[in-house]
Amino acid sequence: MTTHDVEIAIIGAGFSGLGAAIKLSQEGVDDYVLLDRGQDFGGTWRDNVYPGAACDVPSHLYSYSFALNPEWSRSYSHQPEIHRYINAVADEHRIGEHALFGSDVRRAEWDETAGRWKLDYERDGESHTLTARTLIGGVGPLCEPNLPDIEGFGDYRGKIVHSARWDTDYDFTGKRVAVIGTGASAIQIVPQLGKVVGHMDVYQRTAPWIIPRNERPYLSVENWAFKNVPGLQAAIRGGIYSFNEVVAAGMTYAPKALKPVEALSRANIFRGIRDPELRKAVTPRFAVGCKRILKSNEWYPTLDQDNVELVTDGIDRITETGIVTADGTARDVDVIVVATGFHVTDSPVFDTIVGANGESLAQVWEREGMQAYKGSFVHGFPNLMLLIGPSTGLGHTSMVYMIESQLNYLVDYVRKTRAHGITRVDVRKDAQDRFNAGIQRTLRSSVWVNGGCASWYKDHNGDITVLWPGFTFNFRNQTRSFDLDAYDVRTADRPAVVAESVQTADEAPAEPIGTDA
Ligand code: N01
Repeated sequence: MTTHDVEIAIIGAGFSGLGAAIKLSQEGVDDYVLLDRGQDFGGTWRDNVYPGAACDVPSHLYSYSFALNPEWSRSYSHQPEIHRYINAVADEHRIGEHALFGSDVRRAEWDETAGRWKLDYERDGESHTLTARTLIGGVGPLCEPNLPDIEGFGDYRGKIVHSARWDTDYDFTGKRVAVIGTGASAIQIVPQLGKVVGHMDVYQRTAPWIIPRNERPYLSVENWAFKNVPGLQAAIRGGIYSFNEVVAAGMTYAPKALKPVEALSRANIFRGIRDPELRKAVTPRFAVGCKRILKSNEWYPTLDQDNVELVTDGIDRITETGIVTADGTARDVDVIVVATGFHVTDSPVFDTIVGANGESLAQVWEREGMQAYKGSFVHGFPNLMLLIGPSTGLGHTSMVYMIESQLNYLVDYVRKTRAHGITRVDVRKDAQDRFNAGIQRTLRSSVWVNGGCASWYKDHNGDITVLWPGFTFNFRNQTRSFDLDAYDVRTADRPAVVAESVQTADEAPAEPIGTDA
């Protein structure tokens, strides 16, 4: 067992944790470590290796703004290329020197006396301890697979594979396969499996809206231009970003304006499926945008294949050999693929982070709902910054944009705490409450609240606590500077300091709380 102390500990080496590490290095902070239970950078893009895994945000936008990649091979990138990109960026910034891979953080607890976070983690089968002044949580919302709560699940004797824990050695050729789920992961897996399996049953609980996917390989002349024409890539990126913001406006303020998207989806169904009954079965019964809008050209034609059956009767139970639906039909299979998503609002990670009053994030959020100030700081959890925390999720554009907004906030946190000798910050409860009331007000008119669907954007109270409503540039504006006046702060020599007294004279006044409200 080892113990060591650092200024900052980052958990997670995906887009957000790596981005934090790069920004810290650029700020001259060298005393930090990055812990990840995997063996390299990439997070969700390292773990999701199922067949067909790809991003549904165009390549030019789905990258760091400070590390544009003119060599993307396709208009939408696939998992291996994104994984390679993330590792190349890490190498370029020499972040590997700070990484402790294979480290599974079991518990992180704030020690009030020491004014530090104490982390217990396992590495190479041994227990270790680490203390840090600041803890950055970059584990991401899509890291803990959600297994379906179906009777008999544990009884099944065949193979079970979750989309995010794919067994790349398993040969699906000629097998009888069941796929549970029709979300973003399933619609990518099913067309790939459909090419090789003997027979596949696809269990659909809720039909999603799916628009065509405008994916194509880039010509070498285009890659040349991305590299050599100044500003071209940034301009394309800006164009994609702006278009997506229009969609965000529709989702938040005027769901009826999304009718053209619905028409596009209906045309996609019509084009992909010949059988009228099947067309009806795959047509969603909620407003477009209420759940993530998916993109695929292959999903509907695959469902129309002879070796594929769409099963819409609810699953009653799983037996030793297969799945039984509510109408009593039993379908035996060799393998069950569970593409059933992630623990987002109930992640087990929340149990392991314990704040100043001895309560875990899970306990606080169970009582108060999943909330943070600017998606980043939670009252009662001093010096903890969450990346992609509550109310930062998106269904329409690149999460990397939100991450980079939070990285601006992190950089200014580092600058201000250093400049003023601040050792402890805790967001004030009233500031956090006002911020979240603003979010909930903005959400009232949104498709996520009014669209008539159940989604993983909602927490156990039925509140949308995952998503950022409205324009993402509002979030960018609100995270531009670390607004000390929203925090209780302490310095090393003075246990409690009024925030205003450490506010710099040239600092802009605190930005309005909430989103656009
Ligand atoms: O998970 P999901 P996902 N019985 O939660 C069904 C990102 N992502 O892994 O809709 C039967 O969306 C569930 O049914 P229902 C992206 O942000 C991005 O697919 O709840 N079915 C649903 O169909 C995405 O949103 C990309 O009725 C059950 C499915 O399982 C997020 O990851 C690619 C069930 C779960 O869908 C998660 O996507 C992949 C049960 N007991 C993922 N439980 C791209 O960029 C659940 N389901 C392309």
